[in-house]
Order: sequence, then C-alpha cells, then structure tokens
Amino acid sequence: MNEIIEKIYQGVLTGNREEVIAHVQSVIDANYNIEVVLKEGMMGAMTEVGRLFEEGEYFVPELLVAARAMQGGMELLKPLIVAEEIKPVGKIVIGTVKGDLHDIGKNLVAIMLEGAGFEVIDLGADVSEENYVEAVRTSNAELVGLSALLTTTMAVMPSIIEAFKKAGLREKVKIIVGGAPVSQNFADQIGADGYASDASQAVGVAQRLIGV
Ligand code: B1M
Repeated sequence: MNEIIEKIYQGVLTGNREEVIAHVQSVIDANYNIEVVLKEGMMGAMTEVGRLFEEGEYFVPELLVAARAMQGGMELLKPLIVAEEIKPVGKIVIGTVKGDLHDIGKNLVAIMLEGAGFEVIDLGADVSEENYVEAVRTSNAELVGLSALLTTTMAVMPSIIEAFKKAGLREKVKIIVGGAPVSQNFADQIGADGYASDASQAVGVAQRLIGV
C-alpha cells in the first residue's frame, strides 16, 4: 500500500480524525486517485475496524472514534466522489424511528454503509412513517434502515412497514431493522427483510439484500 494511503488507513483504524483530515487533504491537493483513497484507505480501514469489533478487540468507543475520523475524511471526499461519478453500490434511507432520540448507533451504521460505498440518506432521529415513505418516494432508494433503542419505540417498526404497504412501495424496498432491543425473531415477526445486531453486520445484510 502507498505510504500516504497507509497513513489514512492507520488514521481511521486508530480514530485519529485530525490526521485523516490532513492526509486526505494532501492527497486531494496532489490530485491522487480518489477511488483508491476511498477503497484502499478508508473503506479498507473501516472493514478492519468492523472485523476487530466482531472479534472483541475493539469496543464501541473505538468504533465511534474510527467513525468520526472516517466522517472527517468523507466530508472532504464527498464532493469529489460525486464529481468523479464513482457509482454507489446502492441507496439506503436510514433513520431512528418516531419517539426515539438515540442516534449514535444509527450514525455508526450510516457511516459504515457509506464506507462500503452506499449512498446514505440519513433522516436523523424521531422519524415518522410519512417521512420514511416520502424519502423513498423521492430518492428511489432500494433499502430502508430502521433503528430503535427503546422497547417502546421498536413497536413503531411494524407501522412503518405498514405505511410502505399502504403507499404501494413495500415490494420496491428491502427493510433492515436494528438497535439494542431488536432481534432476528422480532424482525421475522414484523416482516422485515433483514436484521443486523451491529453496524458491520448491517453492511453485510444490506449487500446481501441487493445482491452485491
Ligand atoms: Co437512553 N436508554 N434513554 N439515552 N440510552 C438506553 C437505550 C437504555 C437501555 C438505558 C438503560 O436503561 N439501561 C434505556 C432503554 C430501556 C428500554 O427501552 N428497554 C434508555 C432510556 C430508558 C432512555 C430514556 C427514556 C431516559 C429518560 O429520559 N428517562 C430517554 C429516551 C429519549 C428518547 O429517545 N425519547 C433516553 C435518552 C438518552 C440520551 C438522549 C441521554 C442518550 C442518547 C444520545 C444520542 O443517541 N444522541 C441515551 C443514551 C446514550 C443511552 C445509552 C446509555 C447508550 C446508547 C448508545 O448510544 N449506545 C443506552 C444504554 C445502552 O445501550 N447501554 C440507553 C452505543 C451505540 C453505538 O449502540 O445504539 O445499540 P447502539 O447501536 C448499535 C446496535 O444496536 C446496532 O448497531 C449499532 C452499532 O453497533 N444498531 C443497528 C443500531 N441501529 C441499527 C440499525 C440497523 C442495524 C443495526 O439497521 C438499520
């Protein structure tokens, strides 16, 4: 791996946001191949972060700082990615459901998806059924991600699925659910298409659902 790409990789891996921003800016200034920076440097590092998390070597704090570091680099790269027309692998509308303000886990999922090449339309927290449906209608996203951290708000998930049915969009989207109180069993019960227990799993589920 090229030295500067290695530095970006290590910066994301160790959650050093300032270093990632500085090195990404220098590759931009040097007209470096953005796809290589994104894929080998940042996405490669995020894949490794996900692996370390799954192996129990990294915990949520490491995930969060890595995510923040990656987000710093992504903010600089985003306009160039659009300009270079690196085709996203898929489009996902994501949000924390109505009544729920917990967005840290959802943000992690969004960043990991972005790191894996998905275009992410993040609706934030406390998102109503109507807002999910409207976002899919206007964006033509093929995936929807629902996050809930409260046992009370996970109960909103079936009504969102119902809203997609009523809008005639249920067949057009695959719905992934997640969040601490959510389980595979619950996902099956409410007729969701996928369940992920953490951010790195969410990437795998999203890829599987759209056949990547
Ligand atoms: Co609150 N909270 N909270 N809270 N909070 C919990 C969830 C709670 C378990 C704490 C506890 O009692 N032990 C409890 C819920 C109990 C229950 O329902 N069973 C609780 C409560 C009760 C509340 C309030 C009601 C407290 C009150 O006001 N009396 C209140 C509710 C507000 C509301 O939402 N309406 C409340 C408020 C808050 C804060 C605002 C203070 C803050 C949130 C800040 C924010 O998010 N911006 C907060 C926090 C920080 C927590 C804890 C401590 C941490 C949550 C977190 O960020 N975890 C939490 C206790 C805990 O979980 N240990 C707690 C880190 C994050 C990376 O993990 O979100 O699980 P997580 O996300 C993971 C996976 O779940 C998964 O991947 C993520 C990354 O690996 N995942 C998905 C998440 N979404 C996914 C979507 C997917 C796939 C995977 O696909 C789409």
